[in-house]
Amino acid sequence: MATALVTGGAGFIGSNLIEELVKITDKVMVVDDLSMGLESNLPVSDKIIFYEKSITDYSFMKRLLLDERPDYVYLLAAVASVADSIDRPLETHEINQNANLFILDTIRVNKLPVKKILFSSSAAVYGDDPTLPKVETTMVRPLTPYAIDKFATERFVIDYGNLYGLNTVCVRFFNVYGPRQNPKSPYSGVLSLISNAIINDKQFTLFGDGSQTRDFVFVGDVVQALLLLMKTPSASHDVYNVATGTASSLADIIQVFEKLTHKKIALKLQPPRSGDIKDSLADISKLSKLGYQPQFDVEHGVAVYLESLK
Ligand code: UD2
Repeated sequence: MATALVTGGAGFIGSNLIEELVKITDKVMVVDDLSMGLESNLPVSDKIIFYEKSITDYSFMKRLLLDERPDYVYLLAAVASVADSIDRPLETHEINQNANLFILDTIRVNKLPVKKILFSSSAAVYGDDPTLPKVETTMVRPLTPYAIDKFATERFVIDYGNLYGLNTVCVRFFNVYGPRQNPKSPYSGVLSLISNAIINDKQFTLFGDGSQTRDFVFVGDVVQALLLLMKTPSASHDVYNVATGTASSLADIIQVFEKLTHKKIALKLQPPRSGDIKDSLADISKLSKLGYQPQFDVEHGVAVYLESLK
């Protein structure tokens, strides 16, 4: 069996990935500074070694890579919020781009025998271009520090593959939701905010009229995609949308929550949030050709998410 390094592993997506990785690897090294994640998100397993460190601690990262020589590297650590990136562009750049570049370069310079590196990017790279669905070849229009760093780092990751022979792959996550998405964070995705409101009988602030649409993907399907891309040899030096290929409006989602909880959500109506895109939808045919099949429609995914919050 193999070993894996997951940066950002104590976060929402990372911890869901690690739940599966402990079943198929000997050792999972987790680097997380707990700025967003929680150590308690990690499953209990003696295969996990947790380091409470930032990926910007270069001497630590270098020593870890050289000492541990992981087989698989998942680069999930990030300033994960667009709004946060607008408040802190330089720090975002240091974390979202420079620290990842340092990891790539440490692997290159020291000729480490890493079998594959996966970098997590975002649908944010498509920006406000209205063309739908988004295909990986759709023009990118990164409009925020978050999106600019995600796109530039994708290019570094892919070109480290092309130029230096590292085996690399990138993913563009759409609107991911599910267990351990932290509803307390103001930067959290809308589904966790709705969950929080409905469970605690609080108001939910709806920006706009609810007709905006998103491609909401359950975290279990995201994990399926990450594992598939890591083990598929042809998925190399390339980028893949990770989504469901189906859009839901917020009005639809609110109905799903109300049906599942037998409660009515108290809505506070606000004008559309500035900078929001109206609609988002992924074309997932590239990933589907590798065998990816999302298992959770929103009704199923929201039910599992609500169950996890009990
Ligand atoms: C998501 C990502 C963002 C970026 C972007 C790319 C999250 C949290 N954000 O932003 O990082 O990748 O996609 O396009 O995953 N809304 C409300 N009330 C609220 C919060 C949100 O009505 O309290 C609306 C919001 O105005 C928007 C929709 O819900 O129309 C989705 O908002 P979001 O923040 O969950 O995600 P999005 O797609 O704007």
